[in-house]
Amino acid sequence: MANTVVSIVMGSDSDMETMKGAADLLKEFGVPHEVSIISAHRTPDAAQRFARDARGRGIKVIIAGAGYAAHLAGAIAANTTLPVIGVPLDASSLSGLDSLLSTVQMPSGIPVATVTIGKAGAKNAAMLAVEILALSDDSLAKKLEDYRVEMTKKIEEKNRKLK
Ligand code: RP5
Repeated sequence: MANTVVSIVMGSDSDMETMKGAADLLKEFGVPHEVSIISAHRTPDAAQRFARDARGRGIKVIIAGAGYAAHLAGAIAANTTLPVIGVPLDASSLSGLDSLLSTVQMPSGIPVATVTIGKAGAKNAAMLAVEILALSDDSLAKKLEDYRVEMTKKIEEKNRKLK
């Protein structure tokens, strides 16, 4: 895979520490990706442009993370038919519940695949993106299977150590 196929966007540089988990996972799987800061509220024109241009640039999956009233994933989904995965971030005093509801509660016809709040969500968003890409990429599908096997082994090892 040579061209950039996954785009990770986040509302602010303050989201980077959490969203880095998505980029790290994609790197581990060898999936070419890009990372940008785009805000549904602070740079609404850029968000619209980004979403409208994404398919034409060869992007296949978009991962959007945001905190507070997290409209980034939804605003992007409104302007593209690419799959959009939303990561609700724990950025406010509501511990991410605000972002979860803002991200997940999309009206019918404009889906956002919403994952867990925070770090686990960033990683799962990347896993889901890899799973989508693996539908048409056998070598990626094999890497996913190997990853699962490794994950199982690690837990079994932890259990053994505990006994
Ligand atoms: C959201 O507001 C961003 O996604 C971020 O999680 C939150 C806070 O942004 P900053 O005020 O730190 O830039 O739009």
